Amino acid sequence: MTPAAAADPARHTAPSATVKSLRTRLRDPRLRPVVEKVAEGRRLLREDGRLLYETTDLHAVCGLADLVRRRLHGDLAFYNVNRHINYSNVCALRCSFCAFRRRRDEEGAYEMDIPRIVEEAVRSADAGATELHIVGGLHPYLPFDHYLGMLRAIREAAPQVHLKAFTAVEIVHLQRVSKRGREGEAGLRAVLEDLRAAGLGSLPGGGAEVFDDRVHDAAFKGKIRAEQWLEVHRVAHEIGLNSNATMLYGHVETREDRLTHLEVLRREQDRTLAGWAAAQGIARDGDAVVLTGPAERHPRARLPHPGAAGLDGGYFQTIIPLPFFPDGSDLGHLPGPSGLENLRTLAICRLMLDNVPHVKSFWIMQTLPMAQLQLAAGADDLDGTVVWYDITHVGGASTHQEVGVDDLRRAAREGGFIPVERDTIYRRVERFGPTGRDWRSIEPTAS
Ligand code: V47
Repeated sequence: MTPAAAADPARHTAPSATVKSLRTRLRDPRLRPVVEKVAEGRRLLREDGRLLYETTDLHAVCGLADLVRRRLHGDLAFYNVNRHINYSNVCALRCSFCAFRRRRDEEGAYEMDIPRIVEEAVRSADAGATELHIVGGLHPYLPFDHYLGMLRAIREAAPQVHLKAFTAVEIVHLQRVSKRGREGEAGLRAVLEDLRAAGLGSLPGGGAEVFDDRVHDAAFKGKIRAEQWLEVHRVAHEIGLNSNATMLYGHVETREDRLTHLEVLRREQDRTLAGWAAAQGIARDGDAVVLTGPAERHPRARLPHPGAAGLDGGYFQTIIPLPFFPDGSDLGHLPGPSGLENLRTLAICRLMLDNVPHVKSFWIMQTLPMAQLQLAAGADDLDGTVVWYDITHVGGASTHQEVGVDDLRRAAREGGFIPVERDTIYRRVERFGPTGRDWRSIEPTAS
């Protein structure tokens, strides 16, 4: 074993033993070919996804997802120290699934001004946060310069903190308010470049919802459609920003729609990773880039740009399945997904999205006990300490929703995992100094 392998606990798993035990414990024989495909690192097809949804052998589904997650990340469970800032809930859209949005004159509407946001950023940095996750509604009046000023002010006051900000629909809104709406892709690129110059470090995965026109029109008419969401992320990747992707499920969509959503993301990531995979010597099956690990064989931090020397490229780092919470939304009559559906859907995300390195169980929406369970069903990331979260209030939670690092680490350890603090682009974080508030990111050695 090389010294690097010895130092990396992710290397110490034995997938062949896992495959054997999966084979012998299968209760649904229809899953046999799926087990073989997963064991061989081959891509699953739509009908495999259907079967994973239909089968009553949920243990097998979770076991298969666990195999894939261990092949990529071994026993590691990632978390980060972050803060979410929802700068305003004023939104021009009326998405029926959303309980967060308000009209400007409506009770409960708020806007945080820049000094207030900076104050929160400094408080977060002082508490050791490595990331600010900044999103809000589509504010009808704020000019583009306001957003640039916000990023610059935070950057100046808290220079080390990574700014993961603005979902794709906010970026399209910013393109419009910057008067570059008619410039098409060039305008979009210019907006993203301006935001990056002001301090933007990556894009969060929000607003993807479910890529289907019927669902779009029923639950979030007015929001951008799949093609536009994907275009924003593609251009962000081209200029070197990493991003994430979400899937909001358990409302008016079908399981079939979810599989479509995952296939669309998978196709886009195949395209994004093609140059990198060729340079890495990763064999492709047609256009498919299947990531089977170990850590050296999945993209980490940023990609070397396939075309231009010295430039970075971005990619989808993480899929985040978000269970729908009906409370307070116009779809309040719907039941929302069950615990088993949450477990199964996350496992299926891991299995179908074979080219996205990470699967996040966002504890705020999944709850921490469910997130802990999901670490053994495909998830490798718990998101972070969060503190303030205003988009959903699961089980009547207040906006103050915080867990400590100790809680996240304990949740991982209790499941037999090794907790690892990461930064936004999945570099390991090393803490130092007397209080543990000082930190540095460790660049991966090979990619
Ligand atoms: O885009 C809104 C969803 C998203 C509801 O990128 C709802 O690391 C459930 O995108 N029930 C925002 N979900 C959250 C998000 C996210 C979270 C954590 C990490 C990352 C990341 C991204 O929340 C929205 C929308 O899809 N949402 N309302 C609801 N009632």
